[in-house]
Amino acid sequence: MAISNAIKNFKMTVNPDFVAKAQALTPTLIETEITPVRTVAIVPDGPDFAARELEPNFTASNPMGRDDTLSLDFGGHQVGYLSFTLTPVGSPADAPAYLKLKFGEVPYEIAANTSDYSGEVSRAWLQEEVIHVDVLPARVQLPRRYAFRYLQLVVLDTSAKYKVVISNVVCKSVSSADWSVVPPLKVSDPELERLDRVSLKTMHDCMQLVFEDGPKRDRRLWLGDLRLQALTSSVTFRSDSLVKRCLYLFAGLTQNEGRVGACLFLEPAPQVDDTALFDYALFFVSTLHDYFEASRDRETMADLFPTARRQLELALNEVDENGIVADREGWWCFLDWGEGLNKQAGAHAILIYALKQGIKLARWAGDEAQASVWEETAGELSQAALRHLWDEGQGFFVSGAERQVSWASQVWFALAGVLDQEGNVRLLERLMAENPAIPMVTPYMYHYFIDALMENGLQDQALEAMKSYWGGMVRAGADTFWELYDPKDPYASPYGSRAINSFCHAWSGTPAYFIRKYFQD
Ligand code: RAM
Repeated sequence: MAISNAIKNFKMTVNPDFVAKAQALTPTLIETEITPVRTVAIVPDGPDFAARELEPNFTASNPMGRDDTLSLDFGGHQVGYLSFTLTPVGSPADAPAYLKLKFGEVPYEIAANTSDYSGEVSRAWLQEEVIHVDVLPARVQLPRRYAFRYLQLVVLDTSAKYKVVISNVVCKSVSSADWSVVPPLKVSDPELERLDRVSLKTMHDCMQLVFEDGPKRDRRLWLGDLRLQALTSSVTFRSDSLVKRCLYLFAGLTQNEGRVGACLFLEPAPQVDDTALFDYALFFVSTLHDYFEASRDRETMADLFPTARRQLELALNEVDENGIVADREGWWCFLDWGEGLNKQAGAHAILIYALKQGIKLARWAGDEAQASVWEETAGELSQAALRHLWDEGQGFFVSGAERQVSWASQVWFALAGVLDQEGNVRLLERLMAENPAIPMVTPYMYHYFIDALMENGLQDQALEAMKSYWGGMVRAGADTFWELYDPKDPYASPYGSRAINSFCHAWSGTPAYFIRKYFQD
């Protein structure tokens, strides 16, 4: 799976005013000290691994020497900084204490043999350290931030003359999300209550100095993820100012031609990445649309509308002589991580979807002339889609030269509203009945499926799909939702190794959005 797409001759343009506005909105991190709740053994559990409680528990931990292992469960997912005390027992410490630490969001990461890691994403994301502690006793503080529930400490060596006792293990957990602002949930269905709780924890742990995609990996602001985080935040942690900060960062740090990047970094100084994704750039329009709808913040709209307009212009440049977004090689549009997924139809539908939001933005910004030009364009793009992408015989939208039928293409066309509501309903029902070969594999894409069902009045199906998909992760033991989940292949990874997957990934926290928006008692 291709995961890099550096644009040619990349050059960043900085708008210092926008960056200053973003920086003025830097949130404060709330710190909480968390200690482990039990000592565990990580054991095989069917095709997976599980944490089994051990006796005696941690408070009774023994002196440890060469190859002794201590595995701790912090009782829930944490994002933070680890410290512990190391006390020598026996003769004076005549050699350094030599330790290996492994952090796991799920037990599998502790069990995985990472020495033969050959995934596509950098192995530097695997959360493990080997450290020497020269002077004992010591309070050891690891400088890196980790995302984990389980911690395994292995004493690689002390010496024949002394052992160490590990005590007072603490995680200073950090997040900019404030639990106290979350409105109480009004549902009587315990399953929905559980989905909401896991969504909130996922959101909470990803809310740092920006909306991070995942606190383990990639720990950065991605536009597609931001769009879903902003929606969920609006009905949970209500962090409008964090959404605003992220929008200003994207608009203040653009790529060539004024394109917003797919993701950006904060350190050492704010910097847009050189990855461009067709759909993610358009989600700048969607995120601004949602933000303004919720906040009515005219100043931000006046600042950021030109950036939104530019994304639509750039995307419209990609339309070919048939009036369809041209298909391309490589990783040019995200949509989903499905193997072999052709992106053309989905990209075209997202362009129509974003254009419709752009029309509303133009009206809100008082630019009626722009709104009517885009209305005409949206009509033309829809007609072209019906002419070239709609396959009447199959009753599906097709994508690319091979005329591929995927879930993602149908979902995005249902959201783009190219057919009338009846047509959308028939399309979605056919999709569920016929189950075409190219499935959805991320909670991110599932979000848009649920959204399409809700937008077209298929509430029961939406509820059932949500309970079955996200409920599947809960039944598999998730206490935060995962980056990827394919019910047919729950241990899959698009990166060539499950150990590198992120198991607390914000784009999967949207059940809270649907539940709070549509399903409260
Ligand atoms: C991965 C991450 C991120 C996503 C991108 C496209 O690196 O999962 O969340 O937005 O892919």
